[in-house]
Amino acid sequence: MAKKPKLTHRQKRRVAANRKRRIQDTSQPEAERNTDNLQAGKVVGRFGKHADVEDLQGTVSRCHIRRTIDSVVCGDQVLFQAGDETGEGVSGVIEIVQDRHSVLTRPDFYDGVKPIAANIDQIIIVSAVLPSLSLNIIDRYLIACEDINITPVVVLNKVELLEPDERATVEQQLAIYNELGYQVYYASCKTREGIDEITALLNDKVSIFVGQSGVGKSSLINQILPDAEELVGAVSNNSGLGQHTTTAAKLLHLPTGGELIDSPGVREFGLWHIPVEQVTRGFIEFRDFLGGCKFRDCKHLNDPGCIIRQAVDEGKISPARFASYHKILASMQEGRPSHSGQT
Ligand SMILES: Nc1nc2c(ncn2[C@@H]2O[C@H](COP(=O)(O)OP(=O)(O)OP(=O)(O)O)[C@@H](O)[C@H]2O)c(=O)[nH]1
Ligand SMILES: [Mg+2]
Ligand SMILES: [Zn+2]
Repeated sequence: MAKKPKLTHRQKRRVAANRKRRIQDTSQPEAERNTDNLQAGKVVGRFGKHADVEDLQGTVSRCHIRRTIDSVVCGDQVLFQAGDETGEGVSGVIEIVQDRHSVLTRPDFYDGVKPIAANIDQIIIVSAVLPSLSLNIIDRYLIACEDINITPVVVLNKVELLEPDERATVEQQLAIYNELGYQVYYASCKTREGIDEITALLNDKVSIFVGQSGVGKSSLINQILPDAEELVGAVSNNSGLGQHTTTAAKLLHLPTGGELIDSPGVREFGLWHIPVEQVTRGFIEFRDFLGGCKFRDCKHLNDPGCIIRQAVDEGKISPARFASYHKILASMQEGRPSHSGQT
């Protein structure tokens, strides 16, 4: 067996010096980074490879994003170099993204989990009667909100399209959300029903409008903030679906304080990025019963001794929500992209 060579004093000193240098080297980028000429700002728009950053005086610069930065989204607090000209062209650089107190994400089929917006306080889940009302999509967003502990508000838009009896049916369907403690608002951009109430909710908070394409997120924002001039697109006559009019998230200021973010609509809001246990907890009325089933791995379907199923039978849990839960679980099994990191 080869003998370990004995180092001379000089060699030992050299090794120690090299090691010290190596340790210093790895911390070099941080130490070298000159933060003197950086300003604080907030991301108010995100387009392709660039982002619009607003400084503390309200001037907006279009910025490149340092390659080392993981992601930049609307609502991010950043440190940036404003560059020479402001307004025209891409002249600034975002150097540092500050820690986020919250982030709403969604799974992208191709890109893995994508952040949508950061540092939000409230999520306005917009639905409509055209495209047709989907309680399942509302439930999906509620799960995402519960997962990140952000208060959701449910808005049903375009209610002027409903005949009185249709309206009564819809109100009955949505009553479950009131019963669960969520705020529900009925709105119309045509009659302005609900607009003042929704506007009042937004004071001094950072709120994001989310929901399917075509439900009227941008239209509502234009009602709340007439200067917003958000682009609005018709729902397709053929498919009855929205046409993805808003393509990038944008942060707008309210005159009363508070900010709102318009976000691009999605067709399906996947939940593959959220573990099944969190999806289950996302149905807040299940929480009282969790842990009470006979089997620890109870699927809450036809399993013997399922206390959730029993609660449904006893009228303590809404059958519609229970069905929605299983529809979501089934879709998570079917449509999960292979690289989502879940098994
Ligand atoms: N009847 C009726 N139509 C509305 C109302 N609000 C919005 N719309 C219409 O719904 C369509 C879609 O509105 P948008 O505001 O572009 O919808 P969006 O949710 O921003 O859609 P994306 O940007 O694609 O996600 C437009 O034709 C609007 O005029 C409403 O209260 N009543
Ligand atoms: Mg829009
Ligand atoms: Zn069970």
